[in-house]
Amino acid sequence: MSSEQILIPDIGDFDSVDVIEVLVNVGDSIEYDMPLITVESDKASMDIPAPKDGVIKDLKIKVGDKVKKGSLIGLLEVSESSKKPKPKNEISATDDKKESLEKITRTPTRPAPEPPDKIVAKETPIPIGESIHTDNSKVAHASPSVRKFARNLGVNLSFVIGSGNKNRILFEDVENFVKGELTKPRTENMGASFAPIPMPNIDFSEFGKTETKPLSKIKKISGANLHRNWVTAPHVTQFDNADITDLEIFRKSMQKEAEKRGTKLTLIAFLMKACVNALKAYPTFNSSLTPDGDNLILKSYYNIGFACDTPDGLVVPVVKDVQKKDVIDIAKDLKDLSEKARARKLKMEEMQGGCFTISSLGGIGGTKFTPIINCPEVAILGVSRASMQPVFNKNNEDFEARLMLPLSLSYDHRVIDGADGARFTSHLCMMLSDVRRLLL
Ligand code: CAO
Repeated sequence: MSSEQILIPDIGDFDSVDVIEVLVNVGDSIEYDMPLITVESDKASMDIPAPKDGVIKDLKIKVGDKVKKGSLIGLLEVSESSKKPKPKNEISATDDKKESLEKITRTPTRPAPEPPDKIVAKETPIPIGESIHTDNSKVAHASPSVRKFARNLGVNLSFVIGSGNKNRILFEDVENFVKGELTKPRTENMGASFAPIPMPNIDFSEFGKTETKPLSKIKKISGANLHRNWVTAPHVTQFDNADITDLEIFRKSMQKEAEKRGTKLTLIAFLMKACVNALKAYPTFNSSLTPDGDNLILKSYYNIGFACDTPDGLVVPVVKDVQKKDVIDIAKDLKDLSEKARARKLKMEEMQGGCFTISSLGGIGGTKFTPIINCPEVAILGVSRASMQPVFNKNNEDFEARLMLPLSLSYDHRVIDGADGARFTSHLCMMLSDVRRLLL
């Protein structure tokens, strides 16, 4: 190991140029040819590359400094094995043959822009839940002219994927990035512009004993989806209470029949029926926004998903063609799908094709909650624990003890207005309170 000075090489006929970017930090391991700093004259800018592999031990310059040939950039700790031969036409602190700043910063020939569909396909999406501003330590590999081009367009190069040699970012990568951003669906743009600031990295063991457990795969996937849905769809939650006194009497009376058909008749089976009825009455609830946000796709099929709590996390199996099934058939599907979900045997197609989702926490407890929409669906029904409540009778003269089921309907306010949200829950309440209507 030895320490070597990193000096500004011959940069042509310039007495001094400005340091506009410092691309490395003390302690960084760098590779030969990696850009260390960017300097700029009034005519052009250029990267000063690393002369060798090594570790930055000290930095002697900062943004705004004026430098010239021979100025000290910093100290590099170099191992014997890191000494690499360099191509003759490369600029470095130790090169004999130098190119001037003007020569290096030439206008590149740009290939013709790709068609938009190709550009979108090439994009690498920013992972959900990961702030696009977090990776400041990553140094984008790009020539000075590309950097300048990106700066002029306001593009942060750390978001751009380079397609050049060693992932170097080329002009067309910046162009494609900009086009990709402009052609992204409106919903995605909204999500990106509301990307949260990075979470603080706290060492909790400073405050007490801790244990680190990895998140399950299901939790990671569902977490990413929930986060996207939460930030892209403006949620409103409408609350209501359905009188299910008669429904519960009927459900219990049907239990023997259900047992004969090998299942247990649960409340959710009735809720699914009621939801299909409400979806037919209010078709906007059975729709999805097109990715560009300009059109609604209305569906004429009725597949209802249900949130299922499993030891590995939340999954949403889908009961298909609910409109064609009676409540016992639906209960059977619910049982089969929940068992499969908990045994991790659900097939992909059993979680696809949903139009609307029910999330029931009624078996556990609680009075209300605000479920997150399972986008691109536009609404979800949360169901809490039913309880006996004193309810005024029709003449408002007396109370009656009624079994009331709390409903929480979250809907996407881009698609559904508040009035329709209230109409939908009122319709559900009407259906659930009169079992005859439900079974029609
Ligand atoms: N009010 C009162 N009691 C209720 C009820 C309600 N709303 N819903 C269910 N119950 C009762 C059931 O009748 C059953 O009682 P019995 O055993 O006496 O018959 C008991 O609670 C257990 O029901 P269950 O919840 O296990 O079964 P289910 O068919 O009602 O629900 C399922 C199935 C898959 C939805 C449920 O097991 C589950 O996973 N729930 C969690 C969903 C979840 O995590 N949602 C949150 C997602 S985040 O938005």
